Amino acid sequence: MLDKVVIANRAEIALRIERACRELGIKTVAVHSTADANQKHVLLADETVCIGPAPSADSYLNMPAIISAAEVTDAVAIHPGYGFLSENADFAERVASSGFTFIGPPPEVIRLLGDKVSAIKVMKEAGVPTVPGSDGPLAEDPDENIRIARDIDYPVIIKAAGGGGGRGMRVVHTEASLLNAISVTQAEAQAAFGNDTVYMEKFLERPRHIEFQVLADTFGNAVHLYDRDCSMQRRHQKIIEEAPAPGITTEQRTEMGERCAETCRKVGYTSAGTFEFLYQDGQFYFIEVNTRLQVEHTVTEMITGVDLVIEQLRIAAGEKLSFSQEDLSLRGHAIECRINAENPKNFTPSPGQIELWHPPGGPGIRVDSHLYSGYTVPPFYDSMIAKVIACGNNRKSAVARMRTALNEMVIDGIETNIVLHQEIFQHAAFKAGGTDIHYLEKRLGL
Ligand code: MV4
Repeated sequence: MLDKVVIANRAEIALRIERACRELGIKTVAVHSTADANQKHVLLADETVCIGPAPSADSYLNMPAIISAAEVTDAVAIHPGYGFLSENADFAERVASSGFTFIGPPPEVIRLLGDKVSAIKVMKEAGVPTVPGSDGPLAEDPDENIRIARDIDYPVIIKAAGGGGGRGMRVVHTEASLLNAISVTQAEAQAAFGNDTVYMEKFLERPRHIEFQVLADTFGNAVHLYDRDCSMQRRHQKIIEEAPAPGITTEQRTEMGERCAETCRKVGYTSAGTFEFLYQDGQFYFIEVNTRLQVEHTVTEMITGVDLVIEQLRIAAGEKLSFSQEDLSLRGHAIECRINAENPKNFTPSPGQIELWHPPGGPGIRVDSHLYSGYTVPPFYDSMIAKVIACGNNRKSAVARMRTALNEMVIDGIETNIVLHQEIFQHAAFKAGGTDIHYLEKRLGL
């Protein structure tokens, strides 16, 4: 097993990774900014290294500082968590060339799948359905681009190959606005990602966001761990996720999941990963891959009994996957609520000191959080302060347990979105399951 791991992240996920390391007897190094010296995982880590001032650009995104921390502590591997450097192929490469193990896929696989044009090409070749669209990047040929859009039929969406998570895209409803939309998206993509490659897809008007979890080892073994529905979102920020996605047939689930695992084998994917799809009118359309552990990995853990972070650590240590697809089964239902330090009406961040923290509990409740009474939520980072996960034998039971958990939980001293969750759990459409990606924003009147 790995001897010592640097946890290159903060907050709940850093604590989550630290706990997995502890379970496996791995020593931990918490690297943190000056604003995060009092975080729970820092206080509990075997060793700590301050890597810079509060702004992420100077600390959690500071590659030399993180790699130096691994050097001075004699660590053997770096876990990037999610966000920050987790999908940065250059970082993965620098970690490896400095003699450490990057806990994630190889840099060239991050590069291949991180570029959405090449990811779509790979998936198409593997027989996975993709959104009707341009076959690859758009060329500098106005007539050709007009013809492609006519073929697809409006509305279409122009997306940047380097984008993702809602950045670098533009919906086009009429031919009159097509060429300008392409140039503007190209210019924005060049400025934001240093890559002006754009492509075109049919714009799906009422899709759900469904994703498949995979795990792959360094021996060419890959499995899928079913799907999650992440449609309950606002401005590309997921608020509630669940597994499995309501209303998907076993046949479809198995078919899509196996295609994802197959793609992993084909491209040499290792570690945990997620294949994102849009789902509309009974059809799946692949859109992009997340080459990292995700916030919502927890709901998959609850329905499969697999600890994804422990599996990542084992895979990074060179172990073979200890189970095959046939050993896996889907049991019950799990839902996650992301608890944010924010005003529940206008969503402005609400940092500050936690006066009181009473996490919920009871059967089927899991709380992943770095909070403690007296902790101060700093204003510099993401506002997520806790994840409450409820599972049960079926969706109805998970929903009932979550409602109780939301009512039990107390966070005093700052504003949170707990009341928003309580409201959503009253909605008939949410109770029915299967709402689309626009449901929440419409319902909130945004
Ligand atoms: C789309 C789409 C409709 N049609 N592609 C947004 C983020 C990125 N992951 C892909 N996104 C979308 N791509 C086609 N062809 C609608 C979205 C989209 C969306 C997708 C998932 C979750 C939330 C979303 C919110 C708005 C738009």
